[in-house]
Amino acid sequence: MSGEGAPELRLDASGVRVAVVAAQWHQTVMDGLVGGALRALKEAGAADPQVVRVPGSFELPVAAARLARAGYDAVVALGVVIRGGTPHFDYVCQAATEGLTRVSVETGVPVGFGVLTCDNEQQALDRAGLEGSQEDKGREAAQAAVATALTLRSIG
Ligand code: DLZ
Repeated sequence: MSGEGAPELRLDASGVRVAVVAAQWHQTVMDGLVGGALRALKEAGAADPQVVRVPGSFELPVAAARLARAGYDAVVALGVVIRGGTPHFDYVCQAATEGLTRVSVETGVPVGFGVLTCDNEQQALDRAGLEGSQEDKGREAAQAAVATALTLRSIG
């Protein structure tokens, strides 16, 4: 599974303003990702993260950009794209990945990348942080965003 080697991050996110932007395709998986991210943020002590929804993963970058420019210290972007019989999969994955990378580099606000790109729904469920899942990618994305915000703060 892809999470082998992931760091165990212990974070103090008090005073870190965090926003979560989440797509809506594949609702069960998305419920898991959003739940995992919010649990991780609560554990770390991030006060009241704002959660906003967009229709699909293609729309994540524009909303993440708005949140980054609105004064949040970290943004967590969550979505799931499942390969179908159309080229849509490749276009949506590429747009989300490149778009979110650009948002973080151009705004200086870290964006946690919690977009699952899977061949089928079972692979997504395995990573969704639900009961029975083997991994919790929403949690990992939230921790990565906060950890990077803290690192940037320490750099000054
Ligand atoms: C069109 C589309 C397809 C085929 N599959 C997904 C998906 O698996 N996951 C996802 O988040 N969004 C999907 N979308 C929707 C696009 O992200 C986008 O919302 C539409 O193309 C409208 O801009």
